[in-house]
Amino acid sequence: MILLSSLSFMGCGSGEKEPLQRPNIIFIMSDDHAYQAISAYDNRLMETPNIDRIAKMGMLFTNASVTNSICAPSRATILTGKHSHLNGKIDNHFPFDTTNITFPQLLRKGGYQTAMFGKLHFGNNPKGFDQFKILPGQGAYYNPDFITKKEGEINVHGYVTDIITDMTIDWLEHERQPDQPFMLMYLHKAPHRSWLMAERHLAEFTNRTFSEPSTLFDDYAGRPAAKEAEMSILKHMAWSGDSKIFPEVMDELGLEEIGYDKIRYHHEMGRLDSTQRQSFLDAYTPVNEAFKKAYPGMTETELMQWRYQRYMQDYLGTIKAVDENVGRLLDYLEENQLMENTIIVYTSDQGFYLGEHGWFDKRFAYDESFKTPLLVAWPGKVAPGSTSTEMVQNLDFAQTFLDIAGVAAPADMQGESLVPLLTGQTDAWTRDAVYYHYYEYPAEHMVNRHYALVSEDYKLIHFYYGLDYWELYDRKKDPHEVNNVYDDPAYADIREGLHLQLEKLRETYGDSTELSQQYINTFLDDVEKDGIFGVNQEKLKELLERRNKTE
Ligand code: SGN
Ligand code: CA
Repeated sequence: MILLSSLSFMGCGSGEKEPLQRPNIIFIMSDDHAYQAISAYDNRLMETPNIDRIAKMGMLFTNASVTNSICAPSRATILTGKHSHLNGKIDNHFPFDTTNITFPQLLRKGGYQTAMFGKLHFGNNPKGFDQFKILPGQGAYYNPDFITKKEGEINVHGYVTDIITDMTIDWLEHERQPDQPFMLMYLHKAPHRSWLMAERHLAEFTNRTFSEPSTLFDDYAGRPAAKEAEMSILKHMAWSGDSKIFPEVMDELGLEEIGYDKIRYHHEMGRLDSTQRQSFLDAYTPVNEAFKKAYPGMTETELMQWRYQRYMQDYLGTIKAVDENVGRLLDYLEENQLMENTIIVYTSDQGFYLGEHGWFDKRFAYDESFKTPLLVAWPGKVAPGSTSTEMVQNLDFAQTFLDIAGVAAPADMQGESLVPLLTGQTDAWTRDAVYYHYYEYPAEHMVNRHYALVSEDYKLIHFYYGLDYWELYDRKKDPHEVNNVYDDPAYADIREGLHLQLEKLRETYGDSTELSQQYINTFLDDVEKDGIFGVNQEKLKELLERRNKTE
């Protein structure tokens, strides 16, 4: 084991005190939690007093982002400290390559006790953990199954956010070794689609009204990839599966199924026990009754507004339970003297659209899905109530945690330790741009493959597969990213400079057109062989034909 001594783990004050153990690490991640829905960032939608406690105790990062805005790839980047093109987990489709070295494996070798609870979504089990209880795939909100390290597959009655927290606190209470530092990954399924909130929040949240984002009625002018995407709240959100319009009400109103609509609804309802089902019906029957009356007279604008409210009620309702449970964990840490020597990170696997551009879901390099919440508390090391505007990424977690533990990071990890930023040594931080690459296309939501350079002032994006063209945004002048100025002569010099910077960045990280093409070929080979569900089949056929012609 190699110990680096960049950090001191001695108790503060006199040398007589016992040396402290190396810090514990608690990594809290929710799935699809938009920063717009954390009051430490923005309190227009809801209050999250417990998640905010982490920012009050420590640092709020206002420019944290992901390298590839989708679930499993983000998790792979976090664990490996490598961009998707190198760790191989480019999308949710292909499995994670378990020969990758991950930071939990290194921490465990370096003397840490390790545990993971909640959503991983890899299709295989995590390596490097003394204990894990993970949801299979996406997992279920009610009465979920878990794959466990020690007890095989189990089913637990209750609400998933509460259960994952129970498991986490139970581990701290009964399995934690007091003479060893620990690294704990506490990973929520919420607020992932299809947004089933806990019974106790149904009455409150199904009756709330929320403010609309300014781009709810975006027309996507100058942005063909945005136009092609299938993630509109108005057109692509399922009636039953998402908006909780009962299947029989859909039939009565003549509403056509969107995607897996009724199947998904029946699947989820089928998991509820009779009490849970009654709570659900009590809350959503009035919603359905009101909709039945209003729908026939609604304009398209009114329908969009109604669907947006319905979406926000459920999405934010699931976050209410996350916030309460984060509070429960923080209270436990306080009551058990575990706060003093523990770094606590709260983040999401990516951001999410809460009606911006008329959307739900993620995937694009535009801010709401490219950026992700990041709040870090580390009492005694991070100044309480501080803020960092630096461009940090999920790529940086592995090296940060290894640095904190004094364990050497492999030379091929691609991030940077955040410890200097956390401890106020900002001069040591020189990054002025980050790299982004999204792959999953053709796929659900139909977001074209693209890579991008993002600097503080600009965003240069190349959509290269499906469609082939560039976008450029002036982040300061156009924070909502609705004006693609790539062809604007006023930006010609800036554009050329950014192209050079992007090429350099791709070289530094080892990404290339050849590698992208290989990933496309592997994907097409795979779907040609096995087919694929949930994808726009016409588009898929077109892409397969296009490839066969050029071969
Ligand atoms: C599911 C959802 C999608 C979502 C993907 C990926 N559809 O397929 O809306 O984009 O997961 O999400 S659903 O009808 O099954 O809910 S991710 O967070 O796992 O990447
Ligand atoms: Ca996700």
